[in-house]
Amino acid sequence: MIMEAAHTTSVSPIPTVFPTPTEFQNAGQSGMKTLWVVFVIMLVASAVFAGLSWNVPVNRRLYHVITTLITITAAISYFAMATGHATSYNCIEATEHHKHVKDTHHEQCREVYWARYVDWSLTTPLLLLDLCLLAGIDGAHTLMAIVADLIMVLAGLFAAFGHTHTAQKWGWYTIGCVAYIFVIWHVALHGSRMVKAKGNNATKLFSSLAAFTLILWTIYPIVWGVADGARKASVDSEIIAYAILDVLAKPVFGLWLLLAHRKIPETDIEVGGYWSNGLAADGRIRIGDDDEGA
Ligand code: RET
Repeated sequence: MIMEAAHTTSVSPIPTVFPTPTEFQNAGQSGMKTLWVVFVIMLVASAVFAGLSWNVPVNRRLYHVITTLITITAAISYFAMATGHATSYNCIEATEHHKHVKDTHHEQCREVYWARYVDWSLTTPLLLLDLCLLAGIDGAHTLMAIVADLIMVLAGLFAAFGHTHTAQKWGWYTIGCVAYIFVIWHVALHGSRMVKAKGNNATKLFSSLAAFTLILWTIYPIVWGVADGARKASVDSEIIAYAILDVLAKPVFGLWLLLAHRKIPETDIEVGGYWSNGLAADGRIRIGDDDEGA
């Protein structure tokens, strides 16, 4: 008996604080399925837009070319994400607050789909270009809008890989939001003044497309703030939210633009020279282009 008691007292006290294992925030089944579905939607949209340009002479295909490039780029980006390729972990120290004991910390690693930012840095300037051409915005404002847009997307990428919650993450996010305000100013505000010169129908189309774009684009930083920023939404919810926004911002926007602008001749853009004839065009005649372009 004495021996037993001596044995029990020699057991070292059980530690009160256990080291918390790393928490991983990954995509699940529904997220992966959504990525494949959007890949197919983008592919079909690209085929439809390319098909719509079939009967349009090359010198009037600018909107078609831009819009098709947008969905092709998105399809490639969704393929990369669906195959689990274009993602990296961003690990930060997360803090849990407790009522009666001290705060505890643990490592939290979240999947960041960096392909989105590659996609956005190519496609959002093209979407803006569509709107700038529609409104007839000058080159200077168009360039400023595109550069501000690139700063917005890159700031979002740097924020997504920020290690501290405050300075890096939210600092870059703020820079991105300021850049976004410049985009709105150059495209929506300046554009709505410029488009008036093209008449009522063009103004109506631009106003509706610009309002649609403004509402959709403003939801992106909100989703980012809740998902990548505060990490309050799961990776699956993030994928589904961006998927809905992307389908509206690219295929739906593109279809609306291509079908509506056909009925409004004031929105037509004719580009001759190198764009439609190439550099060595002498003696090469595209049957039909001249008649249709006249
Ligand atoms: C970020 C974070 C930094 C601040 C802001 C953002 C805005 C992103 C936007 C993205 C739009 C994407 C579109 C994709 C189309 O498929 C980068 C999330 C303001 C507006 C239209």
